[in-house]
Amino acid sequence: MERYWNQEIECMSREDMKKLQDERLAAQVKHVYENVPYYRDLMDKKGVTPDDIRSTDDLHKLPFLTKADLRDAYPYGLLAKPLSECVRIQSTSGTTGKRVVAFYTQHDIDLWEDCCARAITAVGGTEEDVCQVCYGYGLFTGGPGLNGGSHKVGCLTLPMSSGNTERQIQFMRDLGSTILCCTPSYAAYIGETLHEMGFTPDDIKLKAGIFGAEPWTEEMRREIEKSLGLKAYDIYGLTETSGPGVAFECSAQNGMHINEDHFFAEIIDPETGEVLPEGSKGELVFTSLTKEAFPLLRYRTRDICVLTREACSCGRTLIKMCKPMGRSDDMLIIRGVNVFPSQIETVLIEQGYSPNYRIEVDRMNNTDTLDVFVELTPEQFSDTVKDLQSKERELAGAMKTMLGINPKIHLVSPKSIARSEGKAVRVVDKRKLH
Ligand code: DLL
Repeated sequence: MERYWNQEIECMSREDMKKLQDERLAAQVKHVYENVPYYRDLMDKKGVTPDDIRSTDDLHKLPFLTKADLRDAYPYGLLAKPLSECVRIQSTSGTTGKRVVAFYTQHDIDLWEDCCARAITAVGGTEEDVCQVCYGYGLFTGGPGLNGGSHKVGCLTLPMSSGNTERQIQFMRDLGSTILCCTPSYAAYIGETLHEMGFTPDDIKLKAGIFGAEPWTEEMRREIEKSLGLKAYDIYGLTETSGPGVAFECSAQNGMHINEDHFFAEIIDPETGEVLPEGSKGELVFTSLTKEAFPLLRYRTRDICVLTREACSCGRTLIKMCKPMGRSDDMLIIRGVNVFPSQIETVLIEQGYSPNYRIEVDRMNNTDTLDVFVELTPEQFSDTVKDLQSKERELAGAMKTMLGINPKIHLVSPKSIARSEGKAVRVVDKRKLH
């Protein structure tokens, strides 16, 4: 039987949800206009006042916010509450430029943890569960968010953070963890380590995994489900809107329900900014309807996605987003062709390779080059050189069919590609270094 954390909201009729969103939006725009001079200036420049925004149908009149605005306004420029009412900051994991710092009142923390509680409940979590949280703790939102959600649900919470993988497995076995929360790349690594330690999924009790913070494919989902013996669910979020729990997957395992009572989603054309109809592919934009301290209106995420309102077998009526198809700024343009790393991952796993790979893009003699390094399993590695060469050719052919361009494939020895304990870095674009 499907479990809900807040059935009234999660299964609310479309009309009631729209009414709730309209009321919340009007109040939020007023709150921001009155308390955030940075955004008030943007609205004034566009000639929009809070009175013009009476419902979500008026949202398109408001200006966008981008990461560049967040950098300009760093650190306090988008704060909408006095610092004395803020109790926490979290920050992005970004390594370049200024970090994004997000502020929370206690109310904001409560709502955020509530969203994570909905995600944990949707995968079947109850107070009977043991929830092992191996997202990073600290400034990154992954650990604190799911930790808070797990407490709310009443699970026994293991605040492991990432790393020390053998110890993770030891705790998992000793305490009988039933839910695992971490990045999908770390889940794959934990699965690999479990088998290397001589265990099988029968030696652990995991039933569900809540994996997000980075793009991952359906093929990767099947790999992880097999190696850890669990059902793998997606979770989405970003620091700017709170953290994990903006959207979460349910028993249908087919896209994520957006907590749209808190986050209003739009899809826009990334070039023109025009709002696109439901079902179109474009850039995801979020408006925070309830946040007090750091309420971003029309924040452009750069994530490419599709929204749908088709009825879901779980009974939730919350709008769904598909797996993000990469970020518009992650997309590689190689010899003029748009390539998403997820397409490469799909081909690799379909062809029976491991999800351990590295993509290198460079430019030689004014031509872009694409090199894909793919790690072999010990069994695959024992093949003859001739076999390996023919495998490389076969894989290059499959990639050509998917991408439309020819990559150079390098099959490399087991364990030669670094594993990730957090967000995996799989693409090296050397063109940017020249
Ligand atoms: O990654 C928050 C999070 C923590 C989400 C734990 C899920 C689980 P940031 O570090 O600010 O926050 O990165 C946000 O990560 O704009 C997406 O590009 C990407 N991302 C997050 N979840 C997913 C997902 C956290 N499920 C950025 N699939 C977002 C694909 C994701 N990409």
